[in-house]
Amino acid sequence: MNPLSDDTRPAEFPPGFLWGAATASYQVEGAAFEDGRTASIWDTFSRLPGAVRNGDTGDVACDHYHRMPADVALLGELGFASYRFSIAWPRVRPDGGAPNPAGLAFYDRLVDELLAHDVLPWVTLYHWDLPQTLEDAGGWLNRDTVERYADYALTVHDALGDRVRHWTTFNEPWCSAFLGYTGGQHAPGRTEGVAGVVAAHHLLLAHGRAVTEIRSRAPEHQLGITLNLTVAEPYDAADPGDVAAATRVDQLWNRVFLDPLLRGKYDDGLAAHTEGMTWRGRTWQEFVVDGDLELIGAPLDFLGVNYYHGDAPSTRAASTGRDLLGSRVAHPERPTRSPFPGGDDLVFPRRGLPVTGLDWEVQPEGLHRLLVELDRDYDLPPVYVTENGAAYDDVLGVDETGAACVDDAERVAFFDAHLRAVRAALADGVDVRGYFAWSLIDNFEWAYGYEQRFGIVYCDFATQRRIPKASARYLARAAAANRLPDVG
Ligand code: PNW
Repeated sequence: MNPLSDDTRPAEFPPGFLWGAATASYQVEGAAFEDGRTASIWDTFSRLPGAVRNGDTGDVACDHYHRMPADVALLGELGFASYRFSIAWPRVRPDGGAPNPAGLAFYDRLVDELLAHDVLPWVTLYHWDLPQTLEDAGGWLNRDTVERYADYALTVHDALGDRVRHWTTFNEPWCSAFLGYTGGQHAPGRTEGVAGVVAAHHLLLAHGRAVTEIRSRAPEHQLGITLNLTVAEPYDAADPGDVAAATRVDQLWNRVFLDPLLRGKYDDGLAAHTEGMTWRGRTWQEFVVDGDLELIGAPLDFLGVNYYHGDAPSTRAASTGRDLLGSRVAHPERPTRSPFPGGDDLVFPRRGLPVTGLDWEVQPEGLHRLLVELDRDYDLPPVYVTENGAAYDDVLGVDETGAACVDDAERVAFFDAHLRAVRAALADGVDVRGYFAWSLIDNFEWAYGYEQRFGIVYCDFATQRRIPKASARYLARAAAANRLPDVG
């Protein structure tokens, strides 16, 4: 039986289940060079020919930096209990150097505004905007960046820790490490093979350093990390090559982070799948120093899980023609590589499932399975779904009263199906504590620029007008009732 259509389960979510919406600094703030902010790797990368669709940048984005009070008021009106946002490192410590009071003041105001609207601030310390100066010194391949990050994290904690209790060290370090240093699809756009694992180790170490420092200062605070995880199902379960491909993807996507974080060690399978690979003459293991894994394995108060799509790896290119990111990275001017070290043979054939605007397969049952398998395989802290959402081609319309509206029925159906998956995982005993929609508002969708809209609120980028979509109303009803609303 498909557990998602099993309507005998209660429609209610557990008492206290946290409903929220999420954004990230570079994607929404704009004001890229105001009040002392310096360049991040995304300011640089977005200016490289062919790196981002249409040459878009985050220079203006949703102009949230200037429109923050109205945006927070909208969150409050929609009735979300929490807002997940990230801090721009180059605003707070420009060039990775001394603290910048003007940059910190923005987040100080944001937190006060949220609390005034009864919205819980959920802070992500790093959502990909590394100061360019630190990248120039080696970025996440330079162990010294770990110390710079720990200093930065404490600067933010000192400034906001009297009002913020929930801290996420990193958002999706997989993207930073493997899209950034192996595949080249994301900033800094490097294609250096197993360097992705070296970057992953340093990101994990920075996480461990920050958790340990913040924990010693504020033992009552909730500390965690957000990973983008996948359920890698072999394209053809009867094909040994596809089964092996799925195992490899699981190692180089999920377990490279899960095992050190939750078991305090790297799995032998990771070594097996990176055997013989070196970066600048060294294996990734040579970057792991005694004591690192103790820091990385420090206890977590929560694990954030971002889930978007199902994936069915294969190595039979003839059946497919697509890489992991589908059509999204086909920039002729900027050749990219597989984000999986040694993975240029890996393909992700589509299985005939519906797809979103990014050509990502819609597979809500994958979220249920992912949560259940995590719970089965690891000693799991409480879980929050920190991102889930979909890009669709939204059409701006006019309702009966003449007001602008967006009837994003496909996105409503997407949220509804994935919330049913969360409910199924809860019924199976997984301790899921909350759900954040990605995203509060249409924004700068990384390599896709402004072409792809993930918002539950429409952003008219020409006028900066905000128009809540039907999906925002749907989620507002869910949040208000703490249960699945009727659709349609
Ligand atoms: C996440 N992939 O990015 C990020 O956390 C958000 O900032 C982003 O807007 C959202 O998902 C939608 O893309 C991802 O290649 C980027 O699998 C790429 C991948 C996954 C997540």
